Amino acid sequence: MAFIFNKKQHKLELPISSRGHAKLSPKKKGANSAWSLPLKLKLRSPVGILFILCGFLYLLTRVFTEDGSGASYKSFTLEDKEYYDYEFKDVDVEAIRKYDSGAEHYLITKGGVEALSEADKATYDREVQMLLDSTVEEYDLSKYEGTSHGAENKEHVLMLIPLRNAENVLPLMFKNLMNLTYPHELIDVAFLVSDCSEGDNTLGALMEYSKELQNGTLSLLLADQEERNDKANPKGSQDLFLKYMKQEYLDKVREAFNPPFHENYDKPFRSIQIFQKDFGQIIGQGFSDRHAVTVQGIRRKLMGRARNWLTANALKPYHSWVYWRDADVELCPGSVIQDLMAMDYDVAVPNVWRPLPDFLGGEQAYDLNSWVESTEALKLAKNLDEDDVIVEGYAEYPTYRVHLAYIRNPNGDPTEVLPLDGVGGVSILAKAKLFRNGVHFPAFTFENHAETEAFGKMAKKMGYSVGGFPHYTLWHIYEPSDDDIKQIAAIERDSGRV
Ligand SMILES: Nc1nc2c(ncn2[C@@H]2O[C@H](COP(=O)(O)OP(=O)(O)OP(=O)(O)O)[C@@H](O)[C@H]2O)c(=O)[nH]1
Ligand SMILES: [Mg+2]
Repeated sequence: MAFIFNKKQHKLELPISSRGHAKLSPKKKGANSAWSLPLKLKLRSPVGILFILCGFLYLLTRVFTEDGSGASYKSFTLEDKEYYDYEFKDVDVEAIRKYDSGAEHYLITKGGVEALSEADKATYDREVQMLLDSTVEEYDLSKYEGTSHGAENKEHVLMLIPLRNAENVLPLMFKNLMNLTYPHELIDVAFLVSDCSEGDNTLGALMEYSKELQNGTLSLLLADQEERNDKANPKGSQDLFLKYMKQEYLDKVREAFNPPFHENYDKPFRSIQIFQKDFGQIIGQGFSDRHAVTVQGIRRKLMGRARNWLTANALKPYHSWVYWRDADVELCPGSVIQDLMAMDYDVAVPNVWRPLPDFLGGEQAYDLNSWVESTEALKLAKNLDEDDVIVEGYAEYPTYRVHLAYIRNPNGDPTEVLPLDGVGGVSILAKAKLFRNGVHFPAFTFENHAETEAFGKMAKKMGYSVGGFPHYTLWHIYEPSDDDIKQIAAIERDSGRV
């Protein structure tokens, strides 16, 4: 056996040309000498000359007709590091570089037959694969369609959380994240922080908590923080309203956020990404500001833009599911992702209620955006402007729809499913293929709806199943309104407590 180096083109030659240019290194692509050989060959015959002439004329017309500017493509240089700095798997830059520098390698056996030893063949195959991996990522998307048993099938979930002026709910949100029992190593989390007020520290706090979470130390930090807060604010001064909440609810909260936790509570997530981008939201984030009927359409469309932007930037081919979650959820079963997957729908939402002080009824249906379409609402839509957005729960829009929220029975079967048309955004589990196929959160009026409700309608219109669990409940935080605070103060005064 002998190793020789040869310049002749050969079937055993590795698929990297050595003629002074590197396919792998774009910095050399501009100085391509591969033209020289075909030119010499072709110029020997009139057909060759004609061929070259036609090519030249074609190039000229392209340059002068494409955008009228006549500007030609400008090449630029990427440093090696930048070029390889993406998610290409298994690339050993040094191994690839040896082909860049021009070596060709042939192996001849004793009998003059070209062959590779087992070891050489393995190296050859691995390096060829590496070359492909440096420019091509291959996914069989049929493997990422999402099944009802995602955890057992090791399906990756992209968890998306929009945030605005949300610093004070972050500890609660992170505790709910850690409470999730879907394998953390299969969850990529992506936050979008937008349009926060001046002085708000959502982004800074989010970074700090995320680092601690990925370090496995967040639960310690939060416990410490709570202890310090309790000392600084003795009970009763800040959270007066808690005295008026149902004891049963408060017990559930205590149970959810105190040990024993599930065994992987502190386990880091597969990844956490934080995006910051403003969308020009000017409507206040206070309870009364964001609920005025006149602002709903504008607010919802901007949220639609924000959600679409986040999906486009965070979704990877290997994700089978996308789970949207609001930060201001207080109580949520840790198994929510598996439970929603088990519904076996393309889009699945739970019911969302909120607790209230006793004097206001103790609890209330909260998210009215999950509903079944009605003939009355369709008639109403016909009389509206094309651009009008119907919002639920306002006297201005009597839709008479069946709302998921209102058919809840606290003792009902939590696995019972109601097919829906519109969905609310507090907690949406959707198969990732919907987004790949173009379903999104309309930032314009779609069938007189916008954002999540229009998302539900669009998904259904594109042939996907949309469903909700009427008896499976997530609890939104209670934020006392100005009126509630006044009422609490009056009760306290009357009872002589203050
Ligand atoms: N990125 C981004 N996040 C937002 C914006 N507005 C609200 N959020 C976040 O989106 C989630 C839902 O916000 P909410 O203000 O509760 O809005 P909502 O759920 O539509 O309204 P409610 O039903 O009143 O709770 C929370 O996690 C907010 O922090 C925004 O303009 N941009
Ligand atoms: Mg909310």
